[in-house]
Amino acid sequence: MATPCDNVENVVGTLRESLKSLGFEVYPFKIGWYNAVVSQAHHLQYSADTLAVVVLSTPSMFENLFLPFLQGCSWKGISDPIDQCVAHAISTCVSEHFPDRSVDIIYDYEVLPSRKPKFLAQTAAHVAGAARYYQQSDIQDPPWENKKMFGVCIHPRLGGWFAIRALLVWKDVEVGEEMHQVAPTDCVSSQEARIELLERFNYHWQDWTYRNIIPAEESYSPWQQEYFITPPAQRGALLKQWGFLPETDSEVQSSINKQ
Ligand code: B12
Repeated sequence: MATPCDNVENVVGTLRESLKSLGFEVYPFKIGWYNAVVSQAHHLQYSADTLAVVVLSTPSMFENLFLPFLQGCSWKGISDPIDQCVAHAISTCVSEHFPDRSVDIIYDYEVLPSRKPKFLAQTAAHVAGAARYYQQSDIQDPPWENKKMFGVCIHPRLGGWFAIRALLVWKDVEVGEEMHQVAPTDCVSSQEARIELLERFNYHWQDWTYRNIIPAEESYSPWQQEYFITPPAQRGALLKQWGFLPETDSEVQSSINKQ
């Protein structure tokens, strides 16, 4: 029988190995670390020692996974193609490599009936040591009076050029003392730089300069930038212009009927 430690190494190693070439990074943490910092209303309803893994997409996800996914013509024109693609890749990875494990997969865009997000992606990335979450509370004497400033995560190698895509909860894996919490790298350490970061993220997020608050090893390619700058409602048209045509509902239906 596997020890809990074998389980963690096995889960994280296998996930990392299979998702890396697609442009994802994975970071494990314990549910208790997350629940210790969020308010009761945002608690994840699992025991404190349950293993969770947060999945980030890096710049290469667009070229390594998304464009081939569109070429494979497996996307349907109904919902967001990036979300469809990420969900397809992660769920396939879990079902192929862990067919007998009980895993909840929660995506960044999923909400509860209360409209609250199912998990707070930035807090998860921080407690897992992936990317430090800079919040208003990290500034002494914030200069914004009573204004609520949204916080932002910065990754030590990617700056702001990444997204937090999913949380995987391994319901049958409990981890004990052997797993140690690692603090995320504090790459925006001065008060001035943190103020600049929060101002860029809150007031000028459309120019993306917050992503370059520190020098990044990789950033989004011109194609990827054009895709994300395009408003979501017009991205389908952009993909058609690039030559990627979605399956229509009737095509999906007729392919189902042919099987
Ligand atoms: C709702 C939402 C929005 C809303 C509201 C933003 C907000 N932060 O509330 C709107 C539409 C405005 C928005 C806009 C944007 N968003 Co948005 N958004 C979200 C979403 C879906 C949920 C955020 C949320 O509701 N938080 C709830 C509040 C209450 O959480 P909180 O402020 O962090 O409070 C908690 C922490 O403080 C924690 N806590 C307390 N003490 C401590 C101590 C420590 C140490 C820690 C770690 C935590 C902690 O407890 C609190 C809760 O009890 C997330 C994805 C997700 N599932 O999390 C993306 C997300 C935050 N958005 C993101 C982005 C990039 C954007 C945009 C730039 C647009 C875009 N997608 O390109 C803009 C920029 C913001 C702006 N200037 O408008 C990214 C941020 C990535 C990053 N590097 O941090 C996320 C993570 C999406 C993703 N998939 O990567 N967004």
